[in-house]
Amino acid sequence: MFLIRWPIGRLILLLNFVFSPRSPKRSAEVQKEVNASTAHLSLYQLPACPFCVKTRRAMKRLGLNVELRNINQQESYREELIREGGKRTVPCLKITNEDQSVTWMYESGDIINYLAKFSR
Ligand SMILES: N[C@@H](CCC(=O)N[C@@H](CS)C(=O)NCC(=O)O)C(=O)O
Repeated sequence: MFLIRWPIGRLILLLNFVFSPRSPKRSAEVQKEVNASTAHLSLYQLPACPFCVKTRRAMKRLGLNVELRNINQQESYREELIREGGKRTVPCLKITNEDQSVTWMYESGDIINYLAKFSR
């Protein structure tokens, strides 16, 4: 399985790099405000997972700088995702709400729809 998944993963990363979407042009001041509005978000993900690539591409297209948490690189992220989110599936968006409660959003389509409202 690894022998099939590894080259497909590299190909996905290469295509993503070559056909990288453009970010909107904003002034430094507006970008700072956009960054502040997404500071409560973290994306639990893997570099070559196609659904994660799709989500990261949408983030780039929207010009959003959301913290990326690689669940294979850091064991504590993987454990936190499973323990608190309920499953290991990525991408998953961790949303820390104003009252400090946490929402774990799992579907890439839902994540992208949710993130779109932070772009301006
Ligand atoms: N429908 C989901 C699919 C996500 C998905 O299948 N992710 C894979 C990696 S590409 C995964 O995490 N599989 C391991 C698991 O579900 O435990 C989405 O659109 O986000």
